[in-house]
Amino acid sequence: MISLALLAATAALAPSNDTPAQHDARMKQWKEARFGMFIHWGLYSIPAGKWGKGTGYGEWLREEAHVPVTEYEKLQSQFNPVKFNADEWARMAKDAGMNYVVITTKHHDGFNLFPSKYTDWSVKNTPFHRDIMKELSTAVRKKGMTMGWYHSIMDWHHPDYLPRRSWETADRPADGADMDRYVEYLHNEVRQLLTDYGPIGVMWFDGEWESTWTPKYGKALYDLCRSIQPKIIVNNRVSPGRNGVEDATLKAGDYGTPEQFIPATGLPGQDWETCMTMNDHWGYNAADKNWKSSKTLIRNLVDIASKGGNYLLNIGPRSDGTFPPEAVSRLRDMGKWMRVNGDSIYGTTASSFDSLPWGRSTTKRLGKATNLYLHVFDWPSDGRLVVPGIANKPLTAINMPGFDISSQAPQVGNLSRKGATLPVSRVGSDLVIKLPPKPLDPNVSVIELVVEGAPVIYRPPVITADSEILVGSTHARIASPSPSFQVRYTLDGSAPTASSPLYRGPIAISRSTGLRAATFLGAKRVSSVVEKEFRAVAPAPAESVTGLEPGLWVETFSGDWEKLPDFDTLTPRNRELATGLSIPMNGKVPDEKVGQRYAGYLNVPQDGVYRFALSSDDGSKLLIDGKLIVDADGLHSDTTFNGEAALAKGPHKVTITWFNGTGGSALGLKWGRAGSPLHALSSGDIGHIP
Ligand code: FHN
Repeated sequence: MISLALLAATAALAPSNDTPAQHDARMKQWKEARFGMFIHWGLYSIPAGKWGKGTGYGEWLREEAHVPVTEYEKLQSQFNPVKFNADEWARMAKDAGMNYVVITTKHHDGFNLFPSKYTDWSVKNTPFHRDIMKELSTAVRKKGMTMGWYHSIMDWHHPDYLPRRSWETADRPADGADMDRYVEYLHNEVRQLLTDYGPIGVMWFDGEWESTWTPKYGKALYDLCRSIQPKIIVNNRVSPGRNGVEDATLKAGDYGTPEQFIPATGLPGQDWETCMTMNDHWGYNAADKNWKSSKTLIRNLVDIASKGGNYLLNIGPRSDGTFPPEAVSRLRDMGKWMRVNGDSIYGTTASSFDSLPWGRSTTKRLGKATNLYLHVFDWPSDGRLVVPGIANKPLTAINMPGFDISSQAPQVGNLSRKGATLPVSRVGSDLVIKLPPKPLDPNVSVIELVVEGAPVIYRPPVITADSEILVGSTHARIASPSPSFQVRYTLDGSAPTASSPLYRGPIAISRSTGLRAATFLGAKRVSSVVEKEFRAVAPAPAESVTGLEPGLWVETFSGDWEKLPDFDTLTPRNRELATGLSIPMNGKVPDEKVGQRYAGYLNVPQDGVYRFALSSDDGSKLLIDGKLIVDADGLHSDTTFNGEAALAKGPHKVTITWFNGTGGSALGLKWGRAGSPLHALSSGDIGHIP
């Protein structure tokens, strides 16, 4: 009999023990910096992407070209970047408007770009005997910027790191490898990097996704960094838990790291930084000519800042120590723009608007006023810049930093801030700015709109509900965007008017209904109309079974899957009773390459809509009465997926299927009536036919 135990999902590393105020103080300078340089440089820069017949490689060369370690090690004697000039690198970063630099001290190939005290696999044993990190950190600080280290957890060279690459187990057997001993080596190198090179602002870990790296290792590494340099900030890749590179949510460390993309609406409630290449490679690839334009890079920076994030833009230096000329020209263009418009990026917070049809915006409080920086991508042909749905009174006039409107010709360079005044008028709930006929900057024109007080934006209200399907009745709630505004609504599908009911509290809905709502200022509607459709449904009928006994039948299968198999086609290795979803099975440490199918009945206490939260590592599914309610299939870390069903009182057939590939495992199900707290599945909730 499997004991009832719901494994609390292996909590990924929580952020530090700082109080929110301490955390914010530690993040402040980095957040205000907004813009940094990423540098991927190492032995892989020597072949510059070319190996054998291939020309598309970068820093993953050894893995992608299956280069035997002895072959790859020959590159060490070729590393001699005679043109490396740290002051030149720092000058280009600073002149581009960047405020911090993060460089690969060690990438996945395990080669140390600093004179490691713990291995000969380092720059110390190359013809280039200088301490690159010492020179660069000194130059970076001399320019008033912050130094940061990228350091890979995954290591394709160290004999103790596991797992080996699948293609090299023959010539690099894992016999005797000891991951704990590797972690000690990793800690020693991080300690050296955080002890010997002065104040370091950022530890940028990477390569945390392999099954041998655990949240426990991650927490110890995070704590090590903070113990040596308490003010340092550490990215989320210090600990496992990301669901692939698209997952930038903050499950560990101090900030999220979306890679090669800009989150559509930012990552509200957490700090984050988008890292991105200028072409398609992190490490230098001579054949890669797919360079993003300077305009695209500037607009990316603006877009990211408008969502409250940082931009870490990558350079892949050449093996001689120089930056590719295409990168140099883009850095120069960005610097020109930043010299004039940097105030609209540095020290700003996210846009006060949900979206702007013509561009982006950033925000900066100025005492009792607020500076709204309007970044115009698409210059209005009618000369009217509409700032939508804002209640504030515009103060002073509109100031365009660095441009002398009288010249009508945009000037860049070392212009003083000769801002010009533009007419601004209120048109209903909008402010309209009269613009000159031509854009002021070919990349992004910036206009400063200074308004009285904190921004008050006529956002539409937000409708929430226990559920959008209803059995009997449900409740809808409507949140106003500001206490200064009222919300009016209708239930007949029409747009609310000044005579529509005022929202005063939850609305009971007992039939299929179209709820519409909008924000009002007095009698005037000042926002768009939002809507939510509610559908009355009949609950699925219960099964007419009797004599149920507590527990579920659970079959366990062996197999190596990337998604759930059809268990009907397989023979279980055993079948037993479980009083709940239970990992580890039989109290044992969960196997890997295993699957389970739980089957029985769910006891539904009363007619209603029920919500289900199924958590698993790896994939799982929940079916009720044979209908798929939650699909959590696939390879992933412990993640929760949700679903709902309208069920009549009584027993309903329930099936939960689950599998685990390798690494961590978890399985849990919470459920409850829509609008009530969910509770973990318990033995009283389930039954089986003996
Ligand atoms: O595998 C690395 C890759 O080489 C590069 O360093 C990027 C940069 O963030 N990080 C990993 C891929 O997500």
